[in-house]
Amino acid sequence: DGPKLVIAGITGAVGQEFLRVLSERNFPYSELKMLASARSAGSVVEFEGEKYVVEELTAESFDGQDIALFSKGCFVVDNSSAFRMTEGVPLVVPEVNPEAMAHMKLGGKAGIIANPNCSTIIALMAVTPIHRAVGVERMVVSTYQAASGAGALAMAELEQQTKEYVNDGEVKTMEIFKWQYAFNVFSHNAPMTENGYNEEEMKMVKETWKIWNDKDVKVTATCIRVPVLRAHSESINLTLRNPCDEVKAKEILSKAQGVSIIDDRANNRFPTPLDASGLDNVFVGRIRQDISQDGNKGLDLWVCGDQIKKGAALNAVQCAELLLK
Ligand code: 11C
Repeated sequence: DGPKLVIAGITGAVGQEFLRVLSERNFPYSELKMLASARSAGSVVEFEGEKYVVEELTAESFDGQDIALFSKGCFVVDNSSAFRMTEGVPLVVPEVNPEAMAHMKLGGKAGIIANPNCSTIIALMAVTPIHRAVGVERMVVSTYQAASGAGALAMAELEQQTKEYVNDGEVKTMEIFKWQYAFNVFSHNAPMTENGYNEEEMKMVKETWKIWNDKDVKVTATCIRVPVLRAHSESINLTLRNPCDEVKAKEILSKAQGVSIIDDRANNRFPTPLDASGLDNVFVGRIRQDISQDGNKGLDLWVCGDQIKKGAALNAVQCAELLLK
C-alpha cells in the first residue's frame, strides 16, 4: 500500500541514496519505477528484495504515477495547473509577462515555471496589447473549447462518435464524456466549484490576475466545449479604463507579437478554429465597438488559437527559450 513512486536518475549517487533513505524511513509505496537515461536503461537494480529493470525516462514515464523524486536540479516548465498559483512560481506567457521570469537564467538557481491554462493564454495574447495601451477594467469571456483540451482520447472519441453518427445515425462510444459530444455543445467538463463557476472558468479569472499582476481587473468566464478538434475560440467583451475605438484597437492588434488579424466584414471572413489549427499565432477578428457601452469604452473581439500549440507546447518552449536569453 502507498503511492506509486518514481525515481528519476536512479543510477547516479543521489539516485542510489534515495533508495537507501526510502528504505531507512520505511517509505510506503505500492509500485516503484526507476528511470535513467537511455544509456542505463535495461540494467537491473535490486531494492528491498525485488529486482527492478531501469527504464529510459520518456514523456510518458510519469503517467499515472503519484510522486517523482528527481536527482537532478533543472528548470521545469510545467504545463499542469499544479503550481500556477503558487507564490514565487512565475506564470508566464512570453509575449505578455516575460519579466516574471527575468530572474531565471540557465546556470542559475533552478525552479519551476508554470504554463498557464490554454484558454487564459489565448485570451491574454489578444487582450494584453489593448490592456497595456488603454487598460482593461472588465473582461467577459465565453469560450468554445476544442476536444484537445481534454486530451488525445477525447479527440479520438469525437472522431469516433462523428463516424458512428454519420454511419449509424447514433453515437455509441461515450467513455471520456458521459454524453454525446459529436454534433453537440456542453458546459466545460472541469469540476464545479462552490460559487457555480467550474474550475476552468476560475482558472481564467485567477490566472489573468497573476499574469497581469493586477487584481483590480474584473474577469468573468463561461467555458463551453464544442466539437472542434484542436483550437479554442473565445468571444471576449471588454470594458476599458480609457477610450479606444475600433480603429485604434485594430492598429494596436496589428502590431502585437504573435497575433494575426482576420477581420473582413464585407466577406464575413473572420477567424475560425481551423484557421488557427497547427499555427503559432492567435487570430483575432470581429474587432468592434461594443454599442452598449458609452464613450468608446467597450470592445468586442473574437479570438481563435491552437490549444495544443500556443495554448501548451509552444508557450512552454518559448518559456524555455527565455531561460537561454
Ligand atoms: C481545456 N484548458 O481546454 C483545458 C485543459 O489547467 O491546463 C487544460 C487544463 C489546465 O479543457
